[in-house]
Amino acid sequence: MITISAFRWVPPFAQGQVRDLRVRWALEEAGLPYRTRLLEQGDQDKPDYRALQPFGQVPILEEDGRVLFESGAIVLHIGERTENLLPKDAGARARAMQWLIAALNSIEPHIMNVAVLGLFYADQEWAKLRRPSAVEFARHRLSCLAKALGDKPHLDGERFTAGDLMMTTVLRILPELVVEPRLVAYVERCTARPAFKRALDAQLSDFRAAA
Ligand SMILES: N[C@@H](CCC(=O)N[C@@H](CS)C(=O)NCC(=O)O)C(=O)O
Repeated sequence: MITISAFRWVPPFAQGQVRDLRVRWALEEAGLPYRTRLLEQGDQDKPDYRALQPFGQVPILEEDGRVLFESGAIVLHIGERTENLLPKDAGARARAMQWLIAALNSIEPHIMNVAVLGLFYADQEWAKLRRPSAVEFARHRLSCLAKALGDKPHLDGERFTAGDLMMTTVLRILPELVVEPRLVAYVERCTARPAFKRALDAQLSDFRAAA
C-alpha cells in the first residue's frame, strides 16, 4: 500500500494548498488507494523524517521500502501507472512532462514570489516596494501561459495530463493573480474533475479531524 506524508494540521490559509494535494490528486486519477503518514509540527525536523526528505517538507511517497520526495517527481512516478496522467504515445508523454516542469519551474517560482511577500512580509517596507514588480512579472508569465493554452481545454489539447494537474495546483496558489478568463476557466475545468474533488476532500477532512 502506498503511504504519503502530510501535515496533521496547518493554519486555515494553507488548508487546501499543501503540496500533498498534488499527490493525492494523482493517486485519485490513477485509482490507487493510499494511506497517510500525518506529521505533527516539528516531526519534519526529526532525523528519521529528514533521512527521507532532506528539506523536511511534505509530501513523500513510500511504497515497498522505496521512498520518493518532491511532488513533481512523485506525480511523474504515479503517472507511469496510468494513461490518465501520462499518455502512452511518446510525443504526448514528453509534452505532458514538459508542462509539469513548466508549472514547477517557469510559473510556480513567480507566483510564490508574490505569495511569500504577502504571507510573511506584508508589513515590511522593502516588501511593499518589491510587490508591484513581482506581481507584474507573474502576470506577464501568466498571460504567456494563457496564450499557449489558447482555446484548448487542456495544455496539450483535448486530453488532461500530469501537466494540467501540476499547472492547476500552481495556479490555485494565488487566485487573485489568475485573471485571464481562459486561465480561470481552465482551473475551473480541471478542478471540476471528480479525482480533484476527492483529493481536496481527503486533505481537508484530515485537518477537520485534527481540529
Ligand atoms: N518542492 C517541494 C515543496 C514542498 C513544500 O513546499 N512543502 C511545504 C508544504 S506545502 C512544507 O512541507 N513546508 C514545511 C517546510 O518547508 O518546513 C515539493 O514540491 O514537494
